[in-house]
Amino acid sequence: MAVERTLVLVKPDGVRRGLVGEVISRFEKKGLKLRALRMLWMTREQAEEFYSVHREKPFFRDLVEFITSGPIVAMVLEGDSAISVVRLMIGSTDGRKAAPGTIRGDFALSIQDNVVHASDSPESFEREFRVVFSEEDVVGDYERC
Ligand code: 3AN
Repeated sequence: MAVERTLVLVKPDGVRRGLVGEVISRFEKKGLKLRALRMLWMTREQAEEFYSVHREKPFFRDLVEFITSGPIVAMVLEGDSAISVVRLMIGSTDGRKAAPGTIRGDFALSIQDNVVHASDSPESFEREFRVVFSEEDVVGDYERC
């Protein structure tokens, strides 16, 4: 058992479609703890850093355009094996192939407009976290309040 943190974005399509509450609700019901939450509109610079691992991919420019096309909601979730658990819950990248019951499987029909992003490794989490949050945005242990 390893308690991990992961970063989730509700992307512009998810915010436009009013899916923020649905997405957060699924993670809360699973037992993951919200540690930070923020609505923002990414700048091009933030988006290029956030997706820097995809810089050489043919879809990089479209990805940056898309993620900066409207406001997003970012959150830090914490729990046992949070990175892999959240990846399972969001489903495959392509909404047409994502399993029913996953967020993308239930709400997406596209590879780009796929409602959510989630970190795929501790290294990705560290980079993504620094783009969106600072340490003081993270609320610590509140379970016993
Ligand atoms: P995931 O979000 O499932 O980790 P990645 O990391 O492979 O997927 O890709 C990051 C984002 O880039 C995806 N969420 C999707 O929006 C976009 N993307 C991935 N592959 C493609 C593609 N072939 N065409 C267009 N956009 C893509």
